[in-house]
Amino acid sequence: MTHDIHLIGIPMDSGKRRRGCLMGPDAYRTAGLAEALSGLGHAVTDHGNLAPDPVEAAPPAPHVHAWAETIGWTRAIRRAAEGTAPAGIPVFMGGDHALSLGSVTGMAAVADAEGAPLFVLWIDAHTDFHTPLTSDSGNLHGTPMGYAAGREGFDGFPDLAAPIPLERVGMIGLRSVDPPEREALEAGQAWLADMRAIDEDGIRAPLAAFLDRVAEAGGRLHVSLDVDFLDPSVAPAVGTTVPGGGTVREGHLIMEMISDSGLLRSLDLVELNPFLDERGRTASLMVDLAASLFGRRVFDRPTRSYTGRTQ
Ligand code: Z70
Ligand code: MN
Ligand code: MN
Ligand code: MN
Repeated sequence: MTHDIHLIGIPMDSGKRRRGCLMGPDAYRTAGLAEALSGLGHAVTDHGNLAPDPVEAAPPAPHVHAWAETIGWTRAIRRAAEGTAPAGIPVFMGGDHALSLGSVTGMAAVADAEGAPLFVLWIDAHTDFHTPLTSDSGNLHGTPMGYAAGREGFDGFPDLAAPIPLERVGMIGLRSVDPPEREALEAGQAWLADMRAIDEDGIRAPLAAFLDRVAEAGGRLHVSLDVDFLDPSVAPAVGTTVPGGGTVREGHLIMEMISDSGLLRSLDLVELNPFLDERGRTASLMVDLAASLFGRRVFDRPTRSYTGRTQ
């Protein structure tokens, strides 16, 4: 199946203090993202880079970093999501993970209008489930799932068209979760696969169960891929390295299963910091993972594939 894919560059660096993610969109372009996807038969449009709306607002607490700028980005990204999604699959090229404040809530509004529930698969070492008030760091890249799920403390951000209940959230790769995030998540019914679950059960069976949940609900899937899901030994271009991460093979298997499921609605590629990369290897790996998500296979006739039901 071929898609109309819309690349949206988001040179956003306001979600944390360490700089460099603003170079991400050009690193994906340099690594050949558009060419890789069009080579698979898709129609690819690169919409260039967004800029944040000008916003003046005071942060809810003094340690919260770049509050007004992040609101400005969120508005612009949400508009871009709602503007491009009717024509195909938006790919949000970050930029840090705060861009999901706009992409996830924008896609939730789109799905709501389309009459299909939006599910989110968060592929990350972190849950990013803080509110601005529970975050010790004050870094808003740690909050997008909290905002999208309708947690409090985001006054000044756009109102949510459709908050995403935790039953529609899956998270995989988790290995760095702060106590307030854990407490709030344990109160809900999110599907959670931490690194221990992956070590014990692998990727296939747990992820198949989540994808079944999406399919049975008639849902569509937003995928948010944080570079730090991957182990820093294979993906060094990231500010917050957490050891013990996913392998290249696990990353590809996740992408291939989602691709086989036919459920993909939209994609975030986030937290790539090209300033920290080694000869572009992390950017190239992210492009390869995106290619697997959009149908690249070793063999055309699959040796094994996700069939749409847990076995
Ligand atoms: C921590 C915080 C985070 C991404 C780091 C880390 C959050 N929980 N998110 N890298 N993508 O500061 O809130
Ligand atoms: Mn399509
Ligand atoms: Mn993240
Ligand atoms: Mn992370």
